[in-house]
Amino acid sequence: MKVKILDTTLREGEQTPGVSFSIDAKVEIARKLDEAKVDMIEAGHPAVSQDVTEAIKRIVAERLDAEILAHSRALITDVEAALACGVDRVAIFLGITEKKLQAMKMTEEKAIETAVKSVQYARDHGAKVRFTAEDATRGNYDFIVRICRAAIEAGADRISIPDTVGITPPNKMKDLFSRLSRDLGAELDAHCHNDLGFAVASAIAAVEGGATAVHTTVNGIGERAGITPLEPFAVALKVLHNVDTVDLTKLPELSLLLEKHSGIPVSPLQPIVGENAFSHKGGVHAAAVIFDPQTYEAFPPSIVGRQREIVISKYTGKVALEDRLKRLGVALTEEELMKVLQAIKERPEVRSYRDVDLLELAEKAAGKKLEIQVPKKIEALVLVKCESNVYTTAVARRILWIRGVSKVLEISGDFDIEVLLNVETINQMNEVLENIRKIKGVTGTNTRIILKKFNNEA
Ligand code: HCA
Ligand code: CU
Repeated sequence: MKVKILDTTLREGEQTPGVSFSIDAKVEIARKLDEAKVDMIEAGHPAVSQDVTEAIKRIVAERLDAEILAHSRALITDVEAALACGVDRVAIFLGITEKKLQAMKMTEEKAIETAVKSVQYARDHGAKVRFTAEDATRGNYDFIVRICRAAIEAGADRISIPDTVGITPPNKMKDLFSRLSRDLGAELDAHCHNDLGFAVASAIAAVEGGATAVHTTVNGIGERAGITPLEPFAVALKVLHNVDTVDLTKLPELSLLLEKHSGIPVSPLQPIVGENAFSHKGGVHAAAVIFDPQTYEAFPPSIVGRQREIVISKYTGKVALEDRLKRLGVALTEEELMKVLQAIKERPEVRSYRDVDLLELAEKAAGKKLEIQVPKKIEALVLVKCESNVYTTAVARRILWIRGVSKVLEISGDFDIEVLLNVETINQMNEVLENIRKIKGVTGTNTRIILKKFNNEA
């Protein structure tokens, strides 16, 4: 099975209320999408505005591997605007439901003629064409087949079947795509909106029915509740059907980049890219995962370049605590371990324990300074300054993923973010600092090595 990814973050995604990407941001996103190996990038609808047109032209000039598309109504003027951008493909859409035709004061025959004319015009001017039967899942099946066949005859080599209002459950989607691939014999795209939360499931079902491309956006942004998010879709296709699409390890970076440029934060619960997506908290869960990760993981976090995390909190049981302490080089007796656990459970307000806190609790329980075999750590505070127009939370989260960073705080004052580093060597510290400085939007850092720590906490 071969499935192409068409990413429409720059077109559908910019239709998200509150989102407007700068031209530079669009170019940066397009490059990252290309690096991740998406097959097609829908770069915008030129008729919208001058800056959308400019952005498409800039992206075309990048000469990326991905095919670049412009969206267009079934109007010669729109098609001309798309062609003027130099795109590889024009994606022409026309509403095909009875209501839409009435609103446009078009008969079915007139709609077919309009579609054919614009498809032909784009083809005659050397572009590839996709025809979209907008709102197809609510349209009349026979008419869809008629208009799509006409578009194919006029030169369209892809047909998009959108679930424009996101109401089609997976079983119906699969049936629709099976029928259409039989009746049209063309390359079919699925474009699933998420109004009822079906967007990933329906896109998978569309593929099972015969879709050969799926439209996605990074973080699932788009009109209303958005469309199929690239990250869980690409992973689901790999996990369920062993189909390779994009480079999955690029997904976390892409998500962060979009969080930054869209200003829309990703929920910690978001599959794949959310902060909690690979964290285990419950005592039973943590113990089982330490024994064998598969007990509570559908797939290993490493397939998307992330790491499993076991949260130490009041939910923690003996196994997870012992495991964490062992990794810190601390072996406690059964009784001491229970004391530490007791101390943790007595402070439900602490949401998650850091290694230094645990070591302190362990020393208390043992009643002596522990012979800790972990190498001596260097702790440092790094103050980070960001550009004024960047979304600080996105930068902060990105910093949190750097190895050696133990805590990140957003702060007020001269600097925007404070980072606590926990590393073993000066070299490692420099590496972490370099990684922080590399993050887009970071303008400077100021580092202080911690010499001594005083703690008032119990
Ligand atoms: C739109 C409509 C569209 C088109 C999808 C496509 C939809 O926003 O103009 O061209 O494949 O959801 O129907 O996004
Ligand atoms: Cu859409």
